[in-house]
Amino acid sequence: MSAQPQVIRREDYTAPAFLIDKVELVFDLDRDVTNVKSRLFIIANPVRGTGAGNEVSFDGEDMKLVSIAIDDRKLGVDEYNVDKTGLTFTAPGETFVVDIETQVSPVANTRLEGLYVSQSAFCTQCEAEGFRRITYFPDRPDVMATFTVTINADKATCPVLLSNGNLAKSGDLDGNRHFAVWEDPFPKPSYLFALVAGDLACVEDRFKTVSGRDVALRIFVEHGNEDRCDYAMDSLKRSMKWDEEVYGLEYDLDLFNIVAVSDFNMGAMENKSLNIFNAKYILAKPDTATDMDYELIESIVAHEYFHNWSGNRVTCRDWFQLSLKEGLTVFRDQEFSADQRSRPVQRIKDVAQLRARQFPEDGGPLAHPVRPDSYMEINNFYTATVYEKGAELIRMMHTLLGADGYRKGIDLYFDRHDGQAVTCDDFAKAMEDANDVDLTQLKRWYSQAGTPSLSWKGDYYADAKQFRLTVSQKTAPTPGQPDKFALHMPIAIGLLGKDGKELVSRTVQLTENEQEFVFDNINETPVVSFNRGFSAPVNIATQQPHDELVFLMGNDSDAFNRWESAQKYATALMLTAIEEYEKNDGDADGALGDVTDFITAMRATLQNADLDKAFRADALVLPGEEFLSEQRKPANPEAIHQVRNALRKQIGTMLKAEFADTYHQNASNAAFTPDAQSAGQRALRATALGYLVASGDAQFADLAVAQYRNADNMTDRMAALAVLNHLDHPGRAEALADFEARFGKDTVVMDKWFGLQAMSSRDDTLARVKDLMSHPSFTMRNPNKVRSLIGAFAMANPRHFHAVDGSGYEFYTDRLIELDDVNPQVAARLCAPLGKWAKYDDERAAKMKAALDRVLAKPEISRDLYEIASKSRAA
Ligand code: B3K
Ligand code: ZN
Repeated sequence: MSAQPQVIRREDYTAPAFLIDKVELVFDLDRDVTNVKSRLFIIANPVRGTGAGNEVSFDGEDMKLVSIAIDDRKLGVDEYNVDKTGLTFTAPGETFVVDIETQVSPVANTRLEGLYVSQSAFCTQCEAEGFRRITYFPDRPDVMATFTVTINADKATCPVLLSNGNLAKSGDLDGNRHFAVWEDPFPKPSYLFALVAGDLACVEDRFKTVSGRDVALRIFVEHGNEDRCDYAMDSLKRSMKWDEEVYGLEYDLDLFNIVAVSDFNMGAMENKSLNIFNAKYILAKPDTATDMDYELIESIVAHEYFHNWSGNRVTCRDWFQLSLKEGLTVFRDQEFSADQRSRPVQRIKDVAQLRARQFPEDGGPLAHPVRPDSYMEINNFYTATVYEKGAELIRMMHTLLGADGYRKGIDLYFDRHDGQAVTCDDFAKAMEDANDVDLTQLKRWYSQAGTPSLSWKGDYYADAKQFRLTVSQKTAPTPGQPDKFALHMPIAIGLLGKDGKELVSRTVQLTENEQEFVFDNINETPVVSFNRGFSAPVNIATQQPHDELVFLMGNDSDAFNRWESAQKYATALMLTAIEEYEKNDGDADGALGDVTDFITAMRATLQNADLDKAFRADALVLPGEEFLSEQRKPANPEAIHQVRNALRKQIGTMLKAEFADTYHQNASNAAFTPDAQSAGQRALRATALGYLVASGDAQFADLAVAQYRNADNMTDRMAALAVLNHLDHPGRAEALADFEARFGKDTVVMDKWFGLQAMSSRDDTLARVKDLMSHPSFTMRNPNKVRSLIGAFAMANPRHFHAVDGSGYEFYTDRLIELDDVNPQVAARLCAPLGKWAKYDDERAAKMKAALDRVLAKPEISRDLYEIASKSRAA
């Protein structure tokens, strides 16, 4: 990058000057030089009134222009302009045909955007702006065209040739090559184009849609992985059925393809009828995938499938509207998982995720609204805010309108906008029109960044038998938004009597900065269960007394708030102890004091057979170190680590007998099945093992070694390894060596092995991570490897990343700089942890700022990394 990247603003949106009716692409695939011919049928945009003499402007990057012709006449070099960002020429009229020939190099494409090579296969990634790395094109989502794609390739290395839509024709060519022609009847933006070619195995199944369409379902994987596709296939069929039942949305083609590739920048991509996945979110069998992997596969397969309507049939007008498809689709996949598994457990997981990823983003230098106002590089805005907070916004609409009202709004949205590229406002308008409501204030969630903080106070008036609840909201300033408005949010409230009976369950609408809600006919001072089910995505500043939290842990009919009360209690205990630890020179046990009451409440949860096991496992997990860091300023990673471990040790010691019972009672001889109930049982047993080992009693480390050795599935194996990982026990080295010997050739499984070592709290972790960089399975060119070794070190090992001597920052900064030349998108994503400097003490903050300065001083820094590093440095 030479100059400062340009800032793109939402308010500058203008409709495209020219539209494209039809695109015909011909690929002559070759690893080194692929030739791409593109024939575009162009029409002036009536909205813009363009025509002859107007400039036509196409995006294009990193490729060679071979030729351009208009209406079959080749243009001379003085008839067009081409530079690093695109191609311009003058329109001859209102409709015309353009032929463009370009050359790209798939093998040299390490950014994994556009056309690239993964293992031996060719594949593409075009969202958000990868298509412009294949050919010159108006690469924006509001230009929708039908695509016909011809692929020519070597028959031996690429027997499989895939693109979007239906296969129209295929056959042999000279020189041991062959071809396939794919036609997609649905107009789509360029970001949904996809091509795959390679020697892949195929697993096939079928689905009959509600109206009787027989759809062929195919999953393509590397040879040898055919036995790992069952769960993804099953998830796909369940998603298709769920979308018909819950949203009335049916699949619209006769074929649905999924391809799993090893090198992929993110989780997966919803290209029309040709989803491309990061292999780790497809491949699973009991001895290679954990319960968590199964869960993620289910939700990501569903997410990408659901995009066929929320994203593809109705797409985004411009990239500022990204949450239109992503927030909605995340909400859809969360609800799907809730229906397939346990609703409260799913909500707990979704909220924990929101708190771990989105709240810190909203409270830091990269805070932005769900619908951002500006960006330098759109790939930097595939964020937890756009996705997860966007999903919370849709969830609030669902709460406000009720299931039926929401469905009416959804039906109107898809009816009204099928085949269009629209905005978040269009979505909200459909919800409003279908329900005759005004969502003006709720829509502020689209435009206002920052997590609101709520306080509440309850007063009981015995004479009037009235309970009055005063609630106030406040949102702290975020970059570019010093003043905040009051937001509209639904708050689900429960009032409980002394005997645990529910007196009231009601959802109130908070719309003011401060508001009073009155509950009549209340005969006693109630205990308040506030924001049940996390009905609004906010922080709660009000601290409830510990005895009320214990009461709620045991009595709340809202399972989410039972969990939440345990989290609040644990957080309060640990925060007080952390402060104490900093004063008492590092005596963590002394800092904790007497925690018997808390542990007694934990025992009750552990032993409450009415609660499902997955829920109990979640409720027994203490808030993580990253979460605690967010609550402290300055955050002291060492104090947080020591106090949390000390509490774990005390819980493990006091509840040793109970955990030992739990461990043994939940052993299973049955063959592994990935269903939610069996997974819950394994999770509870793993939690017990974790606490037993945390007690420090050596026999339990031996138990973990035994579990590792005897495991017949990856979940139990990883659970054992995860606890051994932090220990100085010979079993650790033995297990890690065994794991490597077993799975060394399996790239997806080896990511776990790298990740574990990067997350170890042992003193030798940084040295080990440095060594692992030269492990034969590690490469900076594979995003999964980079994320599991380097990303995990920064994001899941606060103690070592924030080592006070700066060694963690230094190592990390070197990697970011190195990675930026290989894959800017991944480098930019990994930069965020350095941006949290304002949360730390002066010494660490200075070192983190220096690290960002070093990143910013990199010659030829990418636009991606520049945007994140400069915003992180400035705030
Ligand atoms: N839409 C893709 C994400 C594309 C990311 C581009 N940097 C996957 C998804 O959200 O389903
Ligand atoms: Zn998505």
